[in-house]
Amino acid sequence: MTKNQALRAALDSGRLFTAMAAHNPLVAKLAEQAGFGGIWGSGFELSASYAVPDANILSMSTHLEMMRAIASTVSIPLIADIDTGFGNAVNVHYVVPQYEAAGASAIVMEDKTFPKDTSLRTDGRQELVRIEEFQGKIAAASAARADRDFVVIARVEALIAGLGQQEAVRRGQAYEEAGADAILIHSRQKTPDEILAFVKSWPGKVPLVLVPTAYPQLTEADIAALSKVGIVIYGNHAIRAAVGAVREVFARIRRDGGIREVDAALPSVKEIIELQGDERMRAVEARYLK
Ligand code: SPV
Ligand code: MG
Repeated sequence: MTKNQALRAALDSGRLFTAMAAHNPLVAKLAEQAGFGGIWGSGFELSASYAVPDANILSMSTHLEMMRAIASTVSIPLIADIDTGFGNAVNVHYVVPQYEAAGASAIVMEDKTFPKDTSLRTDGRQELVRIEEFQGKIAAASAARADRDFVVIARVEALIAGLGQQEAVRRGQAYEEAGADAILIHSRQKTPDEILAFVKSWPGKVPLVLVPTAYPQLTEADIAALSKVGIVIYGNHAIRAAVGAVREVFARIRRDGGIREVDAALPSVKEIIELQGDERMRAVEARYLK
């Protein structure tokens, strides 16, 4: 089974698929080892790893090359975050085959204007494109894929933009009609009420995708019980974990005046060498180095 087929089968199964954010292949490998179903190729995480805002500051090629590196490292499906599709429907028609060729099994495209602003920022610029325009972008994405199992996910930002439930449902339905395989509905409310109300009133046939960053109280068991959600995406837990751990270790080394105390608390160099794929290189060496 290909990665695309695996993701498609997971969506069809009705069971909840979990995707963890990654901003590089090492983190993606850790997510795979931890047992997540797939990788979320997060624009927020990659932007943060370059220390720039998640607002289309990074180029498409920077994101695309990272997706290629991640996809070539893990054997679980990669869901690529292509923000607004890097332009209009014409751009999308050219962009999607590149992500497919890079090894992604899905794209998520959001209905905001280009350049976007990150959804979770308080008072961010959250302007949406016309529904018809975004339908054209979804149709372009679906038509441009080579493999029918490649998944096109349309992301509704109406709740993020403060436009209300009715507009969010209207957009979700319009995007399903345009050919989206799933609808990502995003909210930055600190409780799940807004999302739960949307899920309850969702009349569509395609599954929903949730990113519960702002309302972490909602567990996988809670989400699975809703029965309309196909994928849960953990949007930024790799970069936040990294920032917390790195900060703590750096502070400790400054405090201790050296690395002696902190050393035992860190993963060993041997572990890192293993994560680098040392075993494979040793096998290649043994076979071919003459
Ligand atoms: C991302 O991780 O890049 C996302 C999710 O798009 S969010 O940051 O919540 O918008
Ligand atoms: Mg994003």
